[in-house]
Amino acid sequence: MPTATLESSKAEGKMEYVDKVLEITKKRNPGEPEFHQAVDEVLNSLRPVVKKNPEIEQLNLLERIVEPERQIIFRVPWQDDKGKMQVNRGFRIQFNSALGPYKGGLRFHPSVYIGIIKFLGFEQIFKNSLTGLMMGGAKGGSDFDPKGKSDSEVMRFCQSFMNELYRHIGADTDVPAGDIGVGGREVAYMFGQWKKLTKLFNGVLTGKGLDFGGSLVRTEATGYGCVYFCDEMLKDRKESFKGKTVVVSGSGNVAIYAHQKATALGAKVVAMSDSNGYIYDKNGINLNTIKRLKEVERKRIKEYVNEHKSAEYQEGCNGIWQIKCDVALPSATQNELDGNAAKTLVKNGCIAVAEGANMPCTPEAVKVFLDNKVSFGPGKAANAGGVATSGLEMSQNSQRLPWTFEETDKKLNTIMVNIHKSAKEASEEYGMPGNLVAGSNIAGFMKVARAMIAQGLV
Ligand code: NDP
Ligand code: 2IT
Repeated sequence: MPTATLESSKAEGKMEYVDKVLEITKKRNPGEPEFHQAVDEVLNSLRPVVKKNPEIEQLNLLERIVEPERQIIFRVPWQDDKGKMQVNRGFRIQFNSALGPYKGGLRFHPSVYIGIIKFLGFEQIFKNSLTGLMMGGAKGGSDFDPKGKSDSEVMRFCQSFMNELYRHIGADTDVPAGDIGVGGREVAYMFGQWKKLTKLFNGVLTGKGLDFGGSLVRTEATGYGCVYFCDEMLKDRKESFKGKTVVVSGSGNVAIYAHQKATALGAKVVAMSDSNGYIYDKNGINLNTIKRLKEVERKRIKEYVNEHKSAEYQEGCNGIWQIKCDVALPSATQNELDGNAAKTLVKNGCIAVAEGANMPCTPEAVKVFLDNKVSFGPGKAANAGGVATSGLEMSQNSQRLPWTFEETDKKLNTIMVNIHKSAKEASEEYGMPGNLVAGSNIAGFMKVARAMIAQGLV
């Protein structure tokens, strides 16, 4: 709502329900700008829904949905290779269980604090709802920095993290997975410790190794899913990935497999980044080199230019958005693409942006894309392929039967096509055709709201 309208309704002594809840949320969760940003976006999209469905206000549904069901904060003590005692902080926020067991990743990054976990957990509720699978929303993690740590240090940290977390999770209660800084290595260490503490071999974590209950396609799922979603947006414009120039930020799990699928569909990925800088290769970035540098050797992206003479490296990651492209897939971290970067992309002829990361585009950037008719896929829809395939891993674990790569990939593709369809239909139903931000928020919310209403005051 424009500030002027808000001020005038305040002056009249009445405030719109959405504004009231936004104000309460900000007061109740001070110093958490990322959480405020995520709630602002979702609740602002819901204004027409709240108007059409008065029971949302009557039942105080928005106040309830912005308050996590449970927040767990714990000490994670561990010993480094020199024998020194270290301590980090662990988090698990079990945000909403209306649709199923809590589900969502764990992030290990020095920037992690409660506000980051809360924003991610809040987004996860609606993302999981959009997948159509039975999953509630959660997120967790730690301010531990895996960079520069030995495998043994990472193992000891993961074991200590699980020594507390195991009390709060379970295959039918809460199922964590990876996120930034948590990949196959970390999930495996945590799973080993879970098994030792509980005697249970079950689907309590997803993203497990293929030899011990992991699902084919889970590794590729977020990146592939993001490209499948973007492909649907391109089809609506009578376009495809064929012959397109693509920029993918990040060079982690999501970025690598977004590159792989975009390339398979005929695009050329010319730039990628890490938290230090970005590389540009006009011939297209060689994914085998990136995979070796990042997945095996855990090195910095600037090493790429030593092996590929056609490539250039620039310090600082923001400059990546100045590279001319048709499609941008921001796949590193929150708020990595601002309003100015969005204007540059538009000026350079970019026609589609799909968020591989969670909330990588600032609100100003999103507005620039929507105002300029750039097809824009918000993270909770475009990157839902990761958690969707986690849901498929849970199904396989329950069945004790693995599915083939082709079968799982096909299911992932169908889920992404359906998410696009639901978001598009909701945007049309509420008079905002083409606005997939509003469409995803509305479609994701409606299912959770119906379940919460049906389940009573819990
Ligand atoms: P990874 O840890 O595998 O990779 C993260 C990448 O982003 C790295 O290249 C990293 O660079 C870069 N990065 C991380 N933090 C920053 C920062 N503060 N500034 C600049 N660059 C940064 O994580 P994922 O690929 O799994 O996750 C990427 C994004 O996708 C996150 O937003 C995550 O929440 C989201 N996501 C992940 C899913 C998954 O299944 N893994 C599912 C859905 C969304 P460096 O190596 O230098 O740190
Ligand atoms: O943000 C996300 O959706 C993830 N990190 C994946 C969560 C999961 O449970 O697979």
